Amino acid sequence: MKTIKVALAGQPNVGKSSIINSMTGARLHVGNFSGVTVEKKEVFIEKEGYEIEIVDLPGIYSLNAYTPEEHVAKKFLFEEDYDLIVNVVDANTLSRNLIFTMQLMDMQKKMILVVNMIDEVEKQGGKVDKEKLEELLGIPVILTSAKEQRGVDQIIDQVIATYEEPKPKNKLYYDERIEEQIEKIVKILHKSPHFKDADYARFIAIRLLDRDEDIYKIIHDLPIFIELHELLGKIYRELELEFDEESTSDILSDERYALSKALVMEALKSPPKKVTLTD
Ligand code: GDP
Ligand code: K
Repeated sequence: MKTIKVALAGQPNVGKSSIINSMTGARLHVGNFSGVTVEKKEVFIEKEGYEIEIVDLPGIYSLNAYTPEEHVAKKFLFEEDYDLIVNVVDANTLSRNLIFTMQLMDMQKKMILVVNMIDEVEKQGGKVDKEKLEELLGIPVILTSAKEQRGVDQIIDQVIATYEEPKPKNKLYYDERIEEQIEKIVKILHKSPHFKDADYARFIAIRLLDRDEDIYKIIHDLPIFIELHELLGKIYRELELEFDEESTSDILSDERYALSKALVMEALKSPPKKVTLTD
């Protein structure tokens, strides 16, 4: 039997627990993440000759990880071996949720997007365009309502399909001026045996632009550090001046925010707005 290991990631309250609890044939195991008193829920499902092992990560708003729970989720996503990410988002707050989705997509891992709570969007006359989202993001999308038990078992079918398929091509690119700088960072990263893989190097370069202190600590001890540190200083100054922002982290946030807005404009059909007059 083949084992598929899945990291289940999403912001708090998007319905991850509800989804896990309504999966058919799931065996649930509750423990702790090693070394910390943060609850670790694991789900085991057998289907079509596969054993699927899903680790429910603590709710996390951003890879910049501020709380201890977020740090546990980040550590797992960065360090553990798993085959793919299932990212659950709340359809009601799609635009805000997709900002984190984009940070996850930067990891260049296989990924499935689950848009949960579609019952609430539909109740208000809205509609999420699954095909459009898939086309724009370049990853599979499943619409679910854990409350109404809709779509949940499709997640497992998609996990198996995505596991067997080759990884889709990256569709998430930033402003050209940022991409140019990412390339420069990647070139130096490639000089180190740790960052030979192109996808991984790109991810690390983006995290460095996002001012990720955990990543900075890792590169600190490498022989390429001095060269990288000098280049980063220069890039930070250049981009901050060019985009008139205080930090390259803010620049990336703005980029993701704008992209996410644009995605939602195309993929979420809201009910027609009533005309309201100001007093
Ligand atoms: P988690 O923090 O991601 O594990 O979220 P929970 O599973 O605890 O869900 C948060 C809240 O949303 C709970 O009150 C759930 O009952 C509710 N909820 C979860 N999924 C759905 C859904 O598909 N539709 C609706 N309307 N509510 C949901
Ligand atoms: K809710």
